[in-house]
Amino acid sequence: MSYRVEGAVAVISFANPPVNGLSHAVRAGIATAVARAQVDPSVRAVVLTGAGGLFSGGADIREFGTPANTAEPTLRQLIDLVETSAKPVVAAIVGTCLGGGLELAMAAHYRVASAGARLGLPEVKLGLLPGAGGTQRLPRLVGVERALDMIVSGELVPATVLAHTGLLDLVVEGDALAGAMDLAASAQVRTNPSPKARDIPLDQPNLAALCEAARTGLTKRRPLLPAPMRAVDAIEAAGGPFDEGLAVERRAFLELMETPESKGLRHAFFAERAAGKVDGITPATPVRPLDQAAVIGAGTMGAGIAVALLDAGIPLWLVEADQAALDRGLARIAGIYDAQVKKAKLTAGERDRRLALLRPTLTYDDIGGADVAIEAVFESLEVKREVFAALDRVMKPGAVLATNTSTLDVNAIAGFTRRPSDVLGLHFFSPANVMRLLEVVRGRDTSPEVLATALRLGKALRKVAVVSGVCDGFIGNRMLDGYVRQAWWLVEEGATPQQIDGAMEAFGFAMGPFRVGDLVGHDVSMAIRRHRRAERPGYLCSTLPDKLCELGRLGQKTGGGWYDYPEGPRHPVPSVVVEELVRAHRAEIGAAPRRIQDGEIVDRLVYALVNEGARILEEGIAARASDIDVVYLTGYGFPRARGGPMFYADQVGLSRVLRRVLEFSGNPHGDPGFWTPAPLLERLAKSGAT
Ligand code: 3H9
Repeated sequence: MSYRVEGAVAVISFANPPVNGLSHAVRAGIATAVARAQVDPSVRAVVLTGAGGLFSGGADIREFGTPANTAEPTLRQLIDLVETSAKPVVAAIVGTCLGGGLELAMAAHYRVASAGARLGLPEVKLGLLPGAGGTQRLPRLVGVERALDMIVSGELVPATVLAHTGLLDLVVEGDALAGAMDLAASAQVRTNPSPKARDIPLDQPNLAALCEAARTGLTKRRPLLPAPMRAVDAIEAAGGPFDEGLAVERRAFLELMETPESKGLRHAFFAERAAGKVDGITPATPVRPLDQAAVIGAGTMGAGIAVALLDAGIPLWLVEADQAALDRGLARIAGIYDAQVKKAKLTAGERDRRLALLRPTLTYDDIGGADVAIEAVFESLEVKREVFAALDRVMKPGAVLATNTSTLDVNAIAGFTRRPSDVLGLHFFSPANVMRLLEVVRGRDTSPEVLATALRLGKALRKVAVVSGVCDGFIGNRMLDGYVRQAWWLVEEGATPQQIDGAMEAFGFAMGPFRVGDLVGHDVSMAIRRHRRAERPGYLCSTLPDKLCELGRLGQKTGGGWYDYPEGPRHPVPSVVVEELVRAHRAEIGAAPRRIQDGEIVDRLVYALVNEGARILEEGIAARASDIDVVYLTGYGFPRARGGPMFYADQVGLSRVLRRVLEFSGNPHGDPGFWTPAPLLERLAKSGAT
């Protein structure tokens, strides 16, 4: 915290790295400094700003649930102090100004932002609503429509977009602090010292209709979460007396804080950040350059990975075995960009700039200068051997060699080179340019430097990187195996694909397992099943999905799979062919269908994830339970508000989870060994731990 006086202006600058969260110490510091300015006779006005290149990321969420969170001065008390300051306060906004930070700035009498600043009230993303007057002051400053939009979406808005609203008095190209100092010293501030946001009348005759329309929009969302609805209620309350509106907001904030949804979303926020902290990697670990890349293989995955790299501005070589395959890959990449241009997500100029970074080639001899090579060829160890032997031959010393395999042994692949410490897995998820998850597979010999470089690449691609050890399927697909096997057995036992999808979607999954299967196609998973049956004696799995493939129903790409799609990919329709297939299959295996409750479906699928997740944790494949959550939240559509499978299990209570697992182990259908509880789950459940 610093306090200095320049001319007749006191400059209060607060600091709490990394994001100037408004912790108790920061709140107390600002309050003391504002009080000091009141009694300082040399001071006529105050400028309030954040240090370190940003105003504030909001309330310090690390304090939530601790005594510091409610220690005085609370944020609301501080805001009151600033708003009622007898000397005008000007907020100087640089960088990000979020949540409680923006609420504090709105209590100032004037606001000056740099053109690059971004402002927002992202509390709904944590399952909350702005709890320090944001729902009352923002509509008064920017109008009800924009306030609804900003608060319900939680998105950040550039200062330049807000320049002509009451939120910002001035947007400056250069230094916001200098602009704020000038304004604080100006005649405008002297003659109109303290306009307060709370005194601005909310002049919106359509308030009720706008709020109703917002609610109607929200009811269409899946999952339907409480925070955005409560935010709309609070904004509607801004139509009444200010203090009554504040009370509505306060009540909602306190109630939302205790909801499972907010707990799940807050867990997800911290889990994503924790995933970046990896054993053996420190800020001092050297990171290799990432100026040029090579992608080997231009199929669906290779093309998606290439687009992800091009989007990050990384020039790359794209290697294919023959001209026809290369042309198809280039057409795929162009197709992805053309679709974005068509949807106005990208300008034609930007598309062309990105495509200009692409260098197609048929020979490995061209790519030796790349800093990282990512292999995305056919999933066969023999094919990988050829690729990695070639990479070993041509790549410069120090290049990172990555495989996008989803099932093969990364250690074996590293063994195809004379530099296994430079090799690791980079497991992208389809579509690779869209999905946020990147599993970074650390091989036995992968060096810390190479791992740190991969994490840096993940950041550059704006992905969430999670480190996994080597095992069949790594974290995500290893857990998925039990999840889908349970889904198929449930059909054998009496459920329908649409009932199972419905139950999982009601739980909050973006899509149930059968719709997902139809989307990604069933041929790849059939090849994996064949491989597992051959490799693992005793691996049990329903033959129903194989029969589906035998009918040529490989998913949406063949016009149908578990569902028919007469009206396009978004409209799955139960299929009579599948209905008949299921009936015949049940008769063949002698399964008598029974009525299955949705609750059993959800428990079996989710606890299959949890039980395998516990094994993955115990084996050290994942470093922490929250890493497993991040994999499922960012790569598999697990509902974010439930925090991920491991957090969800903790919330349910591990002893209850264990009880259900043991109940399921009595089911004679399927694999008798499937529900053997993971030793870690048993231990934790018995000791009452999480
Ligand atoms: C609120 O304000 C409630 C009020 O309405 C009412 C109160 C009564 N506090 O994301 P990054 C940490 S609710 C504490 O990687 P970036 C984060 O954990 C709050 N810590 O950086 C990480 O720590 P570590 C409303 C925070 O540059 C580090 O900062 N505000 C907070 O990509 C770097 O984070 C929000 O919801 C915080 N508020 O993005 C804002 N925020 O290094 C949430 C971050 O130990 N935050 N950290 O892993 C964000 O959106 C982004 O972090 C931000 C920076 C855009 C600020």
